[in-house]
Amino acid sequence: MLTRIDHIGIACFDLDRTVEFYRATYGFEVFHSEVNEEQGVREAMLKINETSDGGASYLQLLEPTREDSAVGKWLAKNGEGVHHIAFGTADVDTDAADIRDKGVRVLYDEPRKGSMGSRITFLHPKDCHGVLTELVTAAPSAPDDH
Ligand code: MC0
Repeated sequence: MLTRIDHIGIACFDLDRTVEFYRATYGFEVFHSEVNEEQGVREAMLKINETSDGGASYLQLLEPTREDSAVGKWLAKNGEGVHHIAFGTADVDTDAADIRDKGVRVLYDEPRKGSMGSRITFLHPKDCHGVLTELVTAAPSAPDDH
């Protein structure tokens, strides 16, 4: 069952400058940052609020590490902006299978590594009214360091 908006992924050209915008404009601080080479992104997670399911909602700022990555290709075509939304679930395997059974393309056969040790998969935007949609199961205990 999908129980929260886990994050909104925002593609940017310059992660440091974008982080500074969110800090200076809204007061949001970086909760966690990492490079995910498989996904081709350098990312910063800004925690917005905790949620009633025991998780949290974040903004995820994404800078591509290579031009041929998903975010790199998307930025070249669209410029900066909202790249995807992510719903949180306690069981990404079951939810992905249920959604696949409804005829929506799930992009990975098995969930892959996401931010902060999470397990993630994606639904094809063409099957989701134009919205690239991610499903996330957080790691059992998410790190609280940077
Ligand atoms: C592409 N399209 C999108 C889109 N990306 N539509 C809405 N939102 C997006 N983000 C549309 C294009 O405009 C195009 O439509 C069609 O989909 C095919 O796109 P393409 O440019 O030809 O690219 P493809 O087909 O090679 O790849 C698109 C696909 C890819 C969604 C399959 O981006 C993908 O595998 N994404 C999942 C992985 C990902 O996004 N990783 C980055 C975040 P037209 O009408 O022009 O044909 S990593 C992340 O978020 C991790 C770290 C985490 O959360 O922990």
